[in-house]
Amino acid sequence: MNRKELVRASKFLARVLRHDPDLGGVRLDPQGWTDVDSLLRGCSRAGVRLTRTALEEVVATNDKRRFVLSPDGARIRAQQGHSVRVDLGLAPSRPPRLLYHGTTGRFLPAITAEGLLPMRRHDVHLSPDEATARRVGSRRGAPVVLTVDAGRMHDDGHAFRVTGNGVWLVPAVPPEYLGAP
Ligand code: HQG
Repeated sequence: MNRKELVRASKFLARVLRHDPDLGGVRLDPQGWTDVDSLLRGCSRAGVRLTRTALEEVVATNDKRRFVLSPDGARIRAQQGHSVRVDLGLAPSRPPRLLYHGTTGRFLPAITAEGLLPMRRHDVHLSPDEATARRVGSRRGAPVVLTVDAGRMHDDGHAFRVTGNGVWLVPAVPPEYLGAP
């Protein structure tokens, strides 16, 4: 597949595996997994032709490793970013002292007042470094990076989880833990 086809397939898979399994004619199990063969058939019915080899290429080449196959290759799931309810089975773990969140200026008044909220997703997404957060923020306009005092939040009892591709998840970040880099 060329790059354009890979991106198109990746966007479609993200939509199906995070937000709209019906669109791909599949059901997700409680941990977010679905059967690869059913998914390939469902994609084809939805007009997105994908072979098993092509799917493996999408998983392997995806810039943010958004998807993961089970060790036997029979099942696939998105690593994070769901709006449908799934339990990713990630154990709470101690975050680094500082994490970063990329956003854009127009959201700052609300974020300053109420902290970071998960909005349409299950969790607030935090990046391990400032450069990654800047890229995340630039999806929505001129990026603004906030620091999250993750070590102190953790010590205060907030549970953090880290996905297989290094994104930190937390249900919310109260304003008192936010700062500027
Ligand atoms: C903002 C992409 C108003 C928040 C990225 C963000 C990431 C608030 C937006 C991943 C707010 C939600 C997640 C509040 C937060 N008031 N706005 N209280 N609290 N916000 O897309 O972090 O390509 O759900 O700052 O690279 O931007 O999909 O979250 O701007 O890793 O794999 O509300 O999605 O990855 O937007 O991005 P999102 P996000 P993928």
